[in-house]
Amino acid sequence: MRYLSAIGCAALYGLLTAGCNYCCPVDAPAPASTETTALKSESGEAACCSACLEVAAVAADADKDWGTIKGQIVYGRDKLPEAVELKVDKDQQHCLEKGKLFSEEWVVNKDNKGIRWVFVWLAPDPSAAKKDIPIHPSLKEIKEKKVTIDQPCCGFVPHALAIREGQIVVAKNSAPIAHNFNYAGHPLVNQGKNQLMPPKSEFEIDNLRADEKFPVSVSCNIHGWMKAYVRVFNHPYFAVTNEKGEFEIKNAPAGDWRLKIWHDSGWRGGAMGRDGEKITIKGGAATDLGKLEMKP
Ligand SMILES: [Cu+2]
Repeated sequence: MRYLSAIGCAALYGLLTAGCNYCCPVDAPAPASTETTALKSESGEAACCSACLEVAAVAADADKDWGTIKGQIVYGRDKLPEAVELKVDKDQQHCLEKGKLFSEEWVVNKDNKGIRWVFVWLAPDPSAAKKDIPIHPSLKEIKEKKVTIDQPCCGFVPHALAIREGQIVVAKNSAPIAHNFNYAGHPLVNQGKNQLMPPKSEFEIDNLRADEKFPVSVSCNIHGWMKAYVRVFNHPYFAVTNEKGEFEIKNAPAGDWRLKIWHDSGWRGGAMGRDGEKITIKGGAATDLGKLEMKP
């Protein structure tokens, strides 16, 4: 008996869903029939192993309902854009103390053309009867209640923030100078407000609602170059690309969906992109969409 012990078996009955792999690894191949017979011959443990294998089978089946979708957003023109230096005409001493400031609209990786700060998310087909996306059991609960946007050096950090409805955005000013946090989405969904933020202050925004169409834009009236975007979703299947332009969305429902891609400059593919593009997520696997171009 390689996997089962009497103790593990007893524990198994109490922990069928959580603890099965202690004695019968879910990833282990199903034993050959001869081995099963051998297992059964050890009295007291046969039922346990049988239950264990059943749970493993159910888990394997369940895995087929979920998959990973990933890819890379890349700059779609040959010549990479030059970094655009921002005109810092106020509070220069503080704003420039760590060096020049640059626009974050097009942050393109020189080595692989990956674009940073691109929102990528799943959506149902516009013609689908059901508008809700099934949510994996492990993602039903929002684990990270609060997420922060700071203004440490005359720029918002992060520049692009994706959250789930129910999460609280902590607007923070860790700087020694005053800023504004002026945020607004669609007036009927996320009306927003303009909050003056003294040095070393913060406040919480707990009423942002999901809006597929419109981002919440964030600016500072004191420093006109400061810009950020927040997008709010009613599901957990979203990502913001990293410095290589990569994104990965895990535990997504297998099947046919739309993938929506939006950036400071607008939708991938222009206005037509607002409905997203058709994708198929394979169950129990990672679907790599490869390189997806965006052009200014
Ligand atoms: Cu400011």
